[in-house]
Amino acid sequence: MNETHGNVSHHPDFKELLKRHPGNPILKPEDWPYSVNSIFNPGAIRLHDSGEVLLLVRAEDRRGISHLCSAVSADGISNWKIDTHPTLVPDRTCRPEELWGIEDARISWIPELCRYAITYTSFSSGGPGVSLALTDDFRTFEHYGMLLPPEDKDAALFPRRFGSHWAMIHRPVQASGAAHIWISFSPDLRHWGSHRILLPSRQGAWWDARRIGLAPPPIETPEGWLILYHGVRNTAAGSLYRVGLALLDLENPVNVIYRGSEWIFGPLQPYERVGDVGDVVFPTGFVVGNDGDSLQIYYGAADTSICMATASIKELLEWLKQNSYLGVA
Ligand code: BMA
Repeated sequence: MNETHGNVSHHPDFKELLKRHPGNPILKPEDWPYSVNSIFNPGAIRLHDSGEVLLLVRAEDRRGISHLCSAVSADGISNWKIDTHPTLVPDRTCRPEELWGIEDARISWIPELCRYAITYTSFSSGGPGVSLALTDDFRTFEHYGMLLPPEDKDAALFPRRFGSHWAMIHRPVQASGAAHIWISFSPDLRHWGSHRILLPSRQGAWWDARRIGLAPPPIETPEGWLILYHGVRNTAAGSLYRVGLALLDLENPVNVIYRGSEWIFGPLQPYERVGDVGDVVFPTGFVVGNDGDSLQIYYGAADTSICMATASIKELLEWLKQNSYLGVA
C-alpha cells in the first residue's frame, strides 16, 4: 500500500528522506506580532549560549519589500518568541543596495570570529546581489555591504577557512540565463575571487535543469560537506522548486564527490502547492540534534509560510552514495 501524507501519497519505492513535521506550517503570517503579507525562507542556527533555535525569517510587507525578523524557540518547533519589530531592516540610505529589501538569509557560526555570519540577498536597483552582516546577538549587526554584485543570490559561508582563505557558495546568473552554483574565496571576507563553477545546472528535462541554488549552508559531516540545493524546472504551469543533494570534499570543497540524480523533496502538501508562489519548497536553514545525526531543516512553503522537515545525515549520505550521477546531460 502507498504511504500517505495528508491527501497525497508516495509509492513505497520512494524513500522519504525528509519527513514533514505533522504541525506544518510551523509559522504562518497570522502568527506575526505585526502586519506582514508572508513569511518564508528562514536562516536557522542553534544559538551558542542558550542552545535555542533562532530563525531569521524573511518577512514580506504589503508593499512587497522584505526584511528579516528573528524568532526563537527551545525546540525549534513550538513556542516561538518572535521579535515584535523587524530585526534587520533594509536601509536604503546607508546601504542603497538594499533599495527593494533584504531576503533569504543563511546563517553560519564562525568559531574563529566567535560570531554569526549572515549572508542575504540585497535587492538593489541593479538586481539581487549577495550581502554579509556579522553579529554576536542578532540585535546589532556589522554590515560588510554587498560582496558580490547582481545578479547573484543563495549564498552561504563555510564556517572555517581552507588554508588562508574563507570560502562561499553562491549562485550568479549568466547573461545566457544559465544559473549554476559557484564557489569563491576571500582572504578577509570582503574581497572575493578564484571564482569557479561548483555544481552546474543540468540540461533538458532534468528536474534541476532551469536553475539551481544552494539551500541551507553546507553541513559538515565526517565524509564531506553535505549540500542541499534547490533545483527549478520550468513547466507549462510555471516553475517547480524541488530539493537535491551533493557532497563536497571536506578539505577541498571545490571537489564534488557525489551529486544525487533524483530530487529528494518536492511540493506535495497543500501549503506547499498553494500560496503567493505555488509549488515551491525552499530550504534555507538547518540545525543538528545532540546525536550529531538528526537534522531539522527549515523551508519556505509557497513563499507564504515556514515549515520544518527532519532527516538523518547518515541516511542522506547512504542514499547519495547509491544514487549519484555527476553528469549534466
Ligand atoms: C527564488 C527566490 C526565493 C523564492 C523563490 C520562489 O528566486 O527569490 O526567495 O522563494 O524564487 O519564488
